Amino acid sequence: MKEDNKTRISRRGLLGATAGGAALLGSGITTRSAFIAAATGTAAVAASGSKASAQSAPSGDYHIAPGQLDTHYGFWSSGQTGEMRIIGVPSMRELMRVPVFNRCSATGWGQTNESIRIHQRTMTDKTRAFLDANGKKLHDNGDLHHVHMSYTDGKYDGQYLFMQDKVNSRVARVRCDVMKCDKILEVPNASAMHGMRPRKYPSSNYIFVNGEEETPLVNDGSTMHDPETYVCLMTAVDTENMEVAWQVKVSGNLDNVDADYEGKWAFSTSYNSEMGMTQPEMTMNEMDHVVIFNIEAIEAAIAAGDYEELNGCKIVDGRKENHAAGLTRYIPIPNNPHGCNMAPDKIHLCIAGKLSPTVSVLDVRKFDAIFADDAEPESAIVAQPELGLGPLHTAFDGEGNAYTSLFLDSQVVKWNIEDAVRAHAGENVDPIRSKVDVHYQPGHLKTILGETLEAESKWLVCLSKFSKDRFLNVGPLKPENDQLIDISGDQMVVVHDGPNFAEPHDAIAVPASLMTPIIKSVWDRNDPMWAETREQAEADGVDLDDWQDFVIRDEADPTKVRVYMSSQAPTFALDSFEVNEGDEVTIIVTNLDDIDDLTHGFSLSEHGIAMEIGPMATASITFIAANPGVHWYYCQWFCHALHMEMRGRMLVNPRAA
Ligand code: K7E
Ligand code: CUA
Ligand code: CA
Repeated sequence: MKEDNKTRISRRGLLGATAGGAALLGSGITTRSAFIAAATGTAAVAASGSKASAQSAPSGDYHIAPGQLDTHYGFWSSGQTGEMRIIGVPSMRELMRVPVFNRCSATGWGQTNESIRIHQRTMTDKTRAFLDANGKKLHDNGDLHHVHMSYTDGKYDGQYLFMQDKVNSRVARVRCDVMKCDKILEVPNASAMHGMRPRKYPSSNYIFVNGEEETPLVNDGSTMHDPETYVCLMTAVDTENMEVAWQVKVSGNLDNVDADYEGKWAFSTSYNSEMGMTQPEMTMNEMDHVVIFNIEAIEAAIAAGDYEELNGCKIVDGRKENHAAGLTRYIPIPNNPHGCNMAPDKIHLCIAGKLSPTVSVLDVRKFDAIFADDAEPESAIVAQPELGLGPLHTAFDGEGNAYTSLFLDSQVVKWNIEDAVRAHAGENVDPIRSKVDVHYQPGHLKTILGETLEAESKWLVCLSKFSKDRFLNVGPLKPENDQLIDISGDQMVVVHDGPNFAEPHDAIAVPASLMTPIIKSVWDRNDPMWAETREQAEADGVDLDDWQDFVIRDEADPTKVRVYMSSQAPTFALDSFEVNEGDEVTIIVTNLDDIDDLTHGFSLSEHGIAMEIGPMATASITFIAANPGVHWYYCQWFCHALHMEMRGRMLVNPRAA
């Protein structure tokens, strides 16, 4: 730790101690710091790391030699970068980036017609205001926190990956066969899609996604000065059509969400049960809550027509005042809770206390009685172990253990769920198994298949938010640090640092054997990704599956030109084409190389144009030929010894004076 500057307190010193919690969280907020201080007799113990294990002597089997394959695929979120990433586990090598909510310079995602259609198909009128005159402008940023795979019977099925965009209130679906996004839905009526999880059983016919931000339901400015009119919605998205199935109004805001293993419940944490508009207001109460959603009851209410309809969405009222409807129940939880994680034992739901040093363990078998009003909501809490400062998220192995990230302590704590339940019942057992220092400020952490019935007990990945002094300094902006931890022994051992760009929140990992039969190397020529482009080609009399070198001027609108060219290493079918200044030009490139790893590109000088065309894929892009003169296009994906020569000219005739 640096001692060279009096004002520079070490990060563990600043954030690890009880008083530091207050410093981090803002000096004016006495309720929180007081709560932490009061609630944590364990604070000194946790911060001093008395249970932390040494981090030497790593086991060797995380090292993957050149040419060797990883045993697991990791699917990582990227936060404000807006993409999904594929990471090899255990090597932690980055294998691929899959653009989703972001604009990608390499692949043309967010710019090709195929990707724009995926965005525009589901855009609401509100978003259309952001389109430019050509209808092309998108939100080209996203804040992608959570990536989860589709389930069948509580196990991943390798079909889709789902993800959300907090900043622009969207959810998206990625096809696992080609690892490309095929649907994006902007969720109406709700703001800031944050927590997101698929239904686990019997199948992921829904994803549940939380609107974190409180807004008027009709957010047109008419009641914006009256927070009493604000509400948050939990949305169930129909994953087959990527449409809103239904929405539920709740009391308080919503943060993270999970679902059980019987398909009966969804659960969401709320840190702003106060419905405060300022940070002191949001942290006023020592108790917030978790909302339990009764899926069957909600579906019955929808079927009975007991909903209001707004912007094409069916909304039911699950607020506390509508208790009698039996759609939701509210279980009090300390204090500004965050993580919401269902254990693979099918019984225990772990709610991380964040400002409370506890994880509240709920027994989902008790929910029926609570919905029947035969039991108090608190009766579902069967354990509340004090684990350390700043518990954020919990992961699980296949042996009944839980692993909770401690943001303020910069540690992972391993604890046993059954022992925590026994301790809560009065037995003299310590559920904590061990702690390990991580570097630093961990958020999510994940075991292999830990959110499925097939949880493994070998690797834990801890996604640390800070990495100060772990890597060569790269300037004021530092990478995150995704640490690999061997959990196969009694002590957890950090075996690898994985620097990563902003900002993975969450990740999952699955055995390679699940994905190998599913992921393709070459596109099918009739892939739906370019179905609309194919329709246009057929209307133009062009066979996209054959050699193409056509320049077609639209009969109805002669300022529109479509340029069809196939590509085969190392040539484009057209070495030049001619258009007029001001024409709207659409370039359609089909890669006829039916060869693994032979991707071509199309980049056009001075027009901001680049796209990827994978083997046997078609991709297209539309732009205005703005400037007269010669503009070369070239293949930007290295494909052949004559890759540099794989180019041609667009000749733009000056507009007649
Ligand atoms: Cu904890 Cu958005 Cu899942 Cu970040 S959330 S860490
Ligand atoms: Cu084709 Cu490089
Ligand atoms: Ca609160």
